Amino acid sequence: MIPSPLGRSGAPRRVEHLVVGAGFAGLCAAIKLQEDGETDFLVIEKAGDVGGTWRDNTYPGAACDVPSQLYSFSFAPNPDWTSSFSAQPEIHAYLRRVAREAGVLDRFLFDTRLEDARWDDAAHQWVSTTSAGEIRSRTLVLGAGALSEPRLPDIEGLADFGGEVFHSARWDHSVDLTGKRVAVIGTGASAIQIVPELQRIVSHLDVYQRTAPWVIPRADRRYSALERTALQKVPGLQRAYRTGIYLARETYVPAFTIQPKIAWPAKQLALANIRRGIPDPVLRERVTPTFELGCKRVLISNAYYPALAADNVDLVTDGIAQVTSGAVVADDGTERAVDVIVVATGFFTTELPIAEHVTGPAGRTLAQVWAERGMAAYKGTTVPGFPNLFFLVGPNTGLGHSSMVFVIESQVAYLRAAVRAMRAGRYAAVEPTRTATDRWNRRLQRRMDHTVWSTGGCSSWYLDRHGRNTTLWPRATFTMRAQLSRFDQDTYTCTPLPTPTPTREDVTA
Ligand code: N01
Repeated sequence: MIPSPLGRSGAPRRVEHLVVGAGFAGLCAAIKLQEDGETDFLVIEKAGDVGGTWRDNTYPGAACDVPSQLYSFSFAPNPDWTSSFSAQPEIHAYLRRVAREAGVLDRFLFDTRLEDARWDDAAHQWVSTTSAGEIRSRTLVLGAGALSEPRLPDIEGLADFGGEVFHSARWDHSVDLTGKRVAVIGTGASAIQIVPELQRIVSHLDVYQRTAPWVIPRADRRYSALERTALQKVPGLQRAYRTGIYLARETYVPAFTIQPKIAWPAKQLALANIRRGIPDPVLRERVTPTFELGCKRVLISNAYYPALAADNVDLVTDGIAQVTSGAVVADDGTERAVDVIVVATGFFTTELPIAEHVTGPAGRTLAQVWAERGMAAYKGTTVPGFPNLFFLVGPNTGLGHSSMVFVIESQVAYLRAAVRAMRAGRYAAVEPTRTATDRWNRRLQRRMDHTVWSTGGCSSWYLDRHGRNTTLWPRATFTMRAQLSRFDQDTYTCTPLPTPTPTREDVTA
């Protein structure tokens, strides 16, 4: 039975740690806090299940583009992955199983939304207003995800379209697309997985491409029963396999962060992928990217280009002028009638919606603090002016090449170290100094100047409206792990717990 956040009397619930979000991040925080004996926590989740992005993205073809042996918790290896790049249902099932087996679900409050969190400076507590009542907590751990709030395009008439319209991350499974005329807007990671699936079933598909992405082949394969048995039974084999994938992925980092020319072999693979998938030279030309590989996320697919080349698919590269009640009108005036529009236009990444709901002691929200210079945190995790606030997948922790689960585990290690330091030092609150935070971000942004994300000649969701990359980590991931491996208390302002007022007995003793 899941406890109510409100006491029986209806009084606000008080816990040590409040975790927001039940995806990989929130789940990892819950499991590791529990492991440390920090059992006085709650996880609130706006939806009815664990899984985060892997619960929400149920579009046809949804799968991970990082091999599952690496895209899983180090402490919960799964020898049963059926293929190298798992599909969404399998990843979601994995997360549900891990949550169940860890025995943490009794502290998860589902269908509970964070409406507002304010720091109470006198009590040294976060006071969170949730849809299930008020929760007071010593720490507030935000694991709400960086790719969770769908961004809809600002296209005239889209809201008045007479057919069905839905975002890739909010797939409407009640709509049968078989034999329909469908438009897909966008050609990012989601769209290139959706397009081949739809091409097989719809009568006609228009794919609206604003920028052609780099798409390399997908080296996917199913694991044999023998392999799975070996992964299960041979001691150390799965760990060695995982380490091999991890190290191989880290070799991509110099091409992104130092010299894009190193990516030449990958570029050749991508160009060969186009030639293999598309016979028509004109179409080949139209899907060939004009920026450096890596500037936007590198996509992987064997099926995308053949789908674009199919007879029932048109690639539209003129912009969208407007949507009428039954058609999409391109900038050149061509009107294409459709029954359904799938919007695969990504997420709010550089202006995290949750930042609007978190208010520090100075009475300003995180969103207000970040409005002028963009998102910034200390080590992607803590923020000056916001005591005891811990981000998971915070500013500049994203990766273009490897597993976000690695990042999450690194940040959770930092959270645990901070909590241990607070207990040992009897601190009521810890907050990074502004000087340390500014120094951290100055160094990070200096490195960013030389990355392909800045020099590669594209615009991407990695950059904010000032053109500043506030989303990605510009170094090897083991460097991040090292940075987060201990709580560097000397760069924090630590406020001691108030000393208890002596009682009459204490005084007379
Ligand atoms: O979103 P995106 P996504 N009119 O932002 C276009 C992760 N992910 O959902 O490139 C017309 O990448 C936009 O065009 P342009 C992964 O980290 C992982 O696909 O900006 N078009 C672009 O083509 C990924 O990077 C997996 O010119 C418009 C597309 O929409 C992140 O999620 C799977 C437009 C948006 O692409 C986001 O991926 C899925 C407009 N007004 C997602 N606005 C895997 O692991 C935007 N676009 C496999």
